[in-house]
Amino acid sequence: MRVRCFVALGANLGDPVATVKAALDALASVPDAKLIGASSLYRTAPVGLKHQPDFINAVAALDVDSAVLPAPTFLSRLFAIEAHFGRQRSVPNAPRTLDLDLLLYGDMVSDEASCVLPHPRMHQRAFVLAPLAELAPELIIAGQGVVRELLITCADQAIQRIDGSLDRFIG
Ligand code: PH2
Ligand code: MG
Ligand code: MG
Repeated sequence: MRVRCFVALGANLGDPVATVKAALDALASVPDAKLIGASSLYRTAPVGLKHQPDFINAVAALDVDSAVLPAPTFLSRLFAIEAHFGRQRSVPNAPRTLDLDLLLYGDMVSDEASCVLPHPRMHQRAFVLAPLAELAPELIIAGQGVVRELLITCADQAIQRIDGSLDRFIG
């Protein structure tokens, strides 16, 4: 069965714009998954640990074959792409060349420590909700609400759209 998934991309080391664009290409090449769309890129102030460079963030929508890529397997594909782009896992929230977070795997709800779904902090973060709202404004985040409405509650978070998405919309 095909399941609509959303993946958040974030980078704040090296050349983050180039990395996020290349990571979108890498997502488009994941076997048994089809890239459906990609948001614009956003420059965003760091949330959490403050004294680090601004991030580049985006969100991608993919349809995944759930028989071949159940959520934990799909997540391991995302970790492999992070590793390919030189991701080091040192302390939590440290600057990173590439972070790929699985936001939603269809309407799956999971408390499994290795794969919590929906992503537990996505509904509080403008750097996730603004790009996600480009792709799916009316989407409901289980237990939290509608993306478009949740984004309004994050109006105090500094984000700036830097790059249009239409050339990368696949269909
Ligand atoms: N990721 C974090 C913590 N803080 N802040 C911004 N602006 N963008 C991120 O992607 C981000 C963050 C943990 O993954
Ligand atoms: Mg993250
Ligand atoms: Mg992550």
